[in-house]
Amino acid sequence: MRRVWAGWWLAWSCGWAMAQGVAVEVVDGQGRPVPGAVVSLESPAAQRAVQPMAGQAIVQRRRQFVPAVLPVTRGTPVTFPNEDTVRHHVYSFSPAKRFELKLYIGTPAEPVVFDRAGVVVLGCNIHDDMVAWVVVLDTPYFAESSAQGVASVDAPAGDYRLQVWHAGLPASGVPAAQPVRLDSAGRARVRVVLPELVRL
Ligand SMILES: [Cu+2]
Repeated sequence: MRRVWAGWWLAWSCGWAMAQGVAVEVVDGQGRPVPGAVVSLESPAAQRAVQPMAGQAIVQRRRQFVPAVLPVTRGTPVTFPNEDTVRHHVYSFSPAKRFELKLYIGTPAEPVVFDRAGVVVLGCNIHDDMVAWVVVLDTPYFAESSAQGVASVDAPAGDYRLQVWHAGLPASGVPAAQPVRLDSAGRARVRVVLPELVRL
């Protein structure tokens, strides 16, 4: 994590756009855009603003989890509908949420509530190549990076810890972090380099 930190650099531009928050450009060690990174702004105030999200689901379709990465706020219930005709057996051994949904077809009656912040790795007992990540966040201020590697996070002015997680980072589950200050003048712009990213 320390080495990841050392690879980061910041470019600030106040008043860069109208909206308040931060635009984060995530790139790998070669400067290529990194899609699918979860960028979040953490603070005590952000923690207090957390509300569970509604309507969250990870579908099993053609023996894959869709989406493979689902960022949610702490306390969010997630359903796991199986659209395949084969049965799946969804489980996680991650400390933030251990659970299993034994062999099933259709949608289990009860959603799984992700009540602790952290990265929850999901697998299927039947299909070893099925993998997904529920990224449980202690903040309502987050976004996923686009195909261009850009995540735009809106948040009130204040001091935050900017956290970036990606499934391809080593020891996934330990997000890289750095301090960031948002003022009310506009949107800050930050470039984050992840030199240790492994392309999945
Ligand atoms: Cu399966």
